[in-house]
Amino acid sequence: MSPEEIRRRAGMLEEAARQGREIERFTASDPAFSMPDAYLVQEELVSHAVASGDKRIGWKMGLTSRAKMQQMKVNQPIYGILTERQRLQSGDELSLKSRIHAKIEPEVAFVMKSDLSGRVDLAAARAACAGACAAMEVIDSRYRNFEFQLPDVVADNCSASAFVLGPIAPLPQALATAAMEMRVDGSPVQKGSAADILGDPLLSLIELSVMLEARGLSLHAGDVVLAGAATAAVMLKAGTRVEATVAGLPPVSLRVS
Ligand code: OOG
Ligand code: MG
Repeated sequence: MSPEEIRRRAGMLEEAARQGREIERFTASDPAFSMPDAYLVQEELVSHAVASGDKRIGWKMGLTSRAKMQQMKVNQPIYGILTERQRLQSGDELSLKSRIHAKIEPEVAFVMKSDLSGRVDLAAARAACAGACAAMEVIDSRYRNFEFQLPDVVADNCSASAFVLGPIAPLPQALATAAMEMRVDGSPVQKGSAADILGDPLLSLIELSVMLEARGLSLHAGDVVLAGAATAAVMLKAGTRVEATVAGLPPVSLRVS
């Protein structure tokens, strides 16, 4: 795909996000749109944000749970890029203004203590983390009806819209099987386990490291990594308060306006 076409597609996604308007998925008119091209569009999209003053701060894994794969009807983990403007503080207000059809999902996040590259074992992955936290991700696909194929969603930075991290704490010994729950106004709406994230959120971190290496990239000290949702995502409603818990870690919350 030509550099002009990569730029054109990134521009369409950027404009859709800015106007809060959905667009047709690329694979509808171009079935040949490939994963390598999609990651180039993603890079281009984020480089536009950086040129306008945003900053890259880490990575997000997507479609790491069976629940998410079934919900989105796609079947392979993918990654996207986290930036400073996507980040909210726990307890903050999330505005739905200018979002299209935002959903929220419970996640586990890591903050890297050291660089990480390629396939490593669980002990090395754990040792490379400064800490972990309960997190929630707000996803808002720029495509009509939140429907896409893998290259579409990769180009759209994996539907990234916003994320919130709870307080960072040492990794619990039993993180791999930690119970997870998301509540809206105090009522549970999703229940799962960290094991729903590729069997162990640290395995998701390793998978990210492997996928990045394949593209000549790696994880760096200080990077934030969202390991992926443990459950299906839930539609956001203004006026509610959403909270997520991961056993062994402090909770995280958002108010929706
Ligand atoms: C794609 C992003 C998936 C996750 O945690 O699985 C994702 C989507 O569902 O729109 O962020
Ligand atoms: Mg996610």
